[in-house]
Amino acid sequence: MPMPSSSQEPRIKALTARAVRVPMPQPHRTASGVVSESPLVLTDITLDSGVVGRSITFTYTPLALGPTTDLIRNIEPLLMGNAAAPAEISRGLAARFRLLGAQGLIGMALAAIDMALWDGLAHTHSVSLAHLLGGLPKPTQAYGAIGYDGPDESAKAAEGWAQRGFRGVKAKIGYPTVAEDVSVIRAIRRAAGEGTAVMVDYNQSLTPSEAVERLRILDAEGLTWVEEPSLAHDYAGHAKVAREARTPIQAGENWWGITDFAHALEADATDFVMADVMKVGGVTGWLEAAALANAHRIRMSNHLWPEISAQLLSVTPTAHWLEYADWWNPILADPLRIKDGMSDPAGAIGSGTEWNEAAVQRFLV
Ligand code: SMN
Ligand code: MG
Repeated sequence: MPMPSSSQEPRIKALTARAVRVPMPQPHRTASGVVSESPLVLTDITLDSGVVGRSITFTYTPLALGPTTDLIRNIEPLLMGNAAAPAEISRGLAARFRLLGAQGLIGMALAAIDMALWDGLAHTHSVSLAHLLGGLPKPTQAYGAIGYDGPDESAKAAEGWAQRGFRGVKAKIGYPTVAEDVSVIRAIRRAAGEGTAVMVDYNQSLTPSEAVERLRILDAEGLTWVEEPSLAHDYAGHAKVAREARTPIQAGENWWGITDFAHALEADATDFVMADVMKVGGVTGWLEAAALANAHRIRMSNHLWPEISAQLLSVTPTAHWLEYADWWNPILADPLRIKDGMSDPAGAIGSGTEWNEAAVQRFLV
């Protein structure tokens, strides 16, 4: 895939993709399924300067881990010798896969390469990703995740996040009755204290009508947002819920690239957006989505990937909250720090993605 280039840019010399299965302290339950481990593809792209760019790809289930790893490896020959120009390469790869489409595992593989190349470019200039993008790393208020674990365990988790100084918590709900949802919300609020923001996440488990009904009750709970009440790509359904509810709706983690974001915002599907840096199309896709969110004056948060997301939220005009998860910390040499409830991305070079090689070796598939 010959790309326009000039002599001085660093060129892509090699790519490795390693599959690991990182155990989780405890399964993370949602109304739409359980995440019991983190199957990850760790991609390293080496430039002819010797600089290495890295990225993490999360495949949600081990069933997708091998195929995604193979896909990333299969793309290597298309990259060799090209200038390390991530936006250019992502556009070229998207065109190459136009007939198949850049959603699903292909989208994940392209994002893995995009994130690793942007990381490599930042390392080439020994700057943070935020600085490479024209900004400076800055703190974003952070929230911790609480699983679909019932009132007692949810309250315990909320107390833990509050004790660690987090300013918000997000609980997975969608229990059989809205009364159970409310019971969990109130148990969390009692445990975390009135000063802590509380978000909830239905993980696409309701129909729009069910969501409208439940929100008639939840609107009295002072929630910061209600996330993915209905199917992620049912923009009309989300728009109906957003129109009827007083509580802000949050969505976006399952939208693939700028087109999904554009269609969703054209449909007024949500009040806030959150981008999953993998599904949105890596750093290149994130920047497009951030510009669109800014044009619509909509607050934008992240989904997982705290290290690279902390860098990207630093240059996101409508940055809102940072979702923090420590699931992948075991394979990271320098996980994102949280200070006084805020992300602390300063000091990182690139996206802050450096391996703890001993742990990687332990979890290799
Ligand atoms: C979520 C989804 C998938 C895995 C973990 C967590 C959840 C979130 O929707 O918003 O974090
Ligand atoms: Mg979610």
